[in-house]
Amino acid sequence: VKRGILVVALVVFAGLLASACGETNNADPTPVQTWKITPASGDGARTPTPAPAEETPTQPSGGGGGETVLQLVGLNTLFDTDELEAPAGTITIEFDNRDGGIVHNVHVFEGEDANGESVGATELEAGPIQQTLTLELEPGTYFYQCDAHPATMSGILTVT
Ligand SMILES: [Cu+2]
Repeated sequence: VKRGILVVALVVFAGLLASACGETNNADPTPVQTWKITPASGDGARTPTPAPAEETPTQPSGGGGGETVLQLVGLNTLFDTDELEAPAGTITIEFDNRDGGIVHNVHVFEGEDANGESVGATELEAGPIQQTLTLELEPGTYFYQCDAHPATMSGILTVT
């Protein structure tokens, strides 16, 4: 007889637990903690420790696309790519001239060829040398070339 009561009690208890969980889940997904702080009692009233602020991924600063760094290599009087792509905003081209004793640069123009307006260029310098060119570009098509070797060193930069 006693055993029967115990089983019933357990079943009821489990049922209560289940319904309690169900209610909690359905009612409010964010648990609310209440803290009782009694300032009168001097023996270490518990202060709620604030939850650590969640780490939010840091977005690149500056509105409108942030900053993009593009790598461009000059080797054997060729660029390693004739297609670059970046979102609009601040675009930095890191040009690595690996041709010892040969002058190269990067010169960027609006449009699809060097007839467009120049938007920026590095100095013509003999390699090996690393140069950076930082531009603020709107969406569009841009052309880049080495002014010393435009026939073999050129490409299209697409800004989206
Ligand atoms: Cu060149």
